[in-house]
Amino acid sequence: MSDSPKTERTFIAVKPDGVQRGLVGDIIARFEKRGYKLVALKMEQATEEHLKKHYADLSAKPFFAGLVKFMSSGPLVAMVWEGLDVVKQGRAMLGETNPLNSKPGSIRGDYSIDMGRNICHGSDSVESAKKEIQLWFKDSEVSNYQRANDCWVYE
Ligand code: IDP
Ligand code: MG
Repeated sequence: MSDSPKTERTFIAVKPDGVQRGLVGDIIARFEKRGYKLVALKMEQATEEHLKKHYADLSAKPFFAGLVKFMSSGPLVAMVWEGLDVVKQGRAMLGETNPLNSKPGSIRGDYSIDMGRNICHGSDSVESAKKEIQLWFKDSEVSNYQRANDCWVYE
């Protein structure tokens, strides 16, 4: 993979509540329609141990134990999306952490009410995206491919 800005990558997950509520297709479609490129995807029921690593920065928070338990309570869909500014745009497409502050039109703003059931995860910086992609995917699970319509997405 080159270091071109168009190959920035982010880790996006449909959390167990999003899977249960049948929102996987919608969330994938939003990223596809925006023009981003899907380079990795799998369904997985993650262990508490794995999620403690994923959310290590939040380990001192009072909601940490509940968060890890909820996130391991059912299968989630883990993805890597690629494209220009995908980390920042991905966060904008998700909405705010608290659905109350999420604008209609965003994923959380359209489909969620409660902070602890806010449907989706997205990396908050290019650095954390790199760490999260490494944590969730082996190199061999991430595809490098040319997309035929790139010239219709990028100038
Ligand atoms: P983010 O998912 O928008 O990046 P983080 O602060 O990284 O938000 O928190 C991770 C997840 O932990 C949130 O998506 C949310 O589900 C949950 N969470 C964050 N703050 C709270 C809280 O104050 N109460 C309950 N759950 C929370
Ligand atoms: Mg976060």
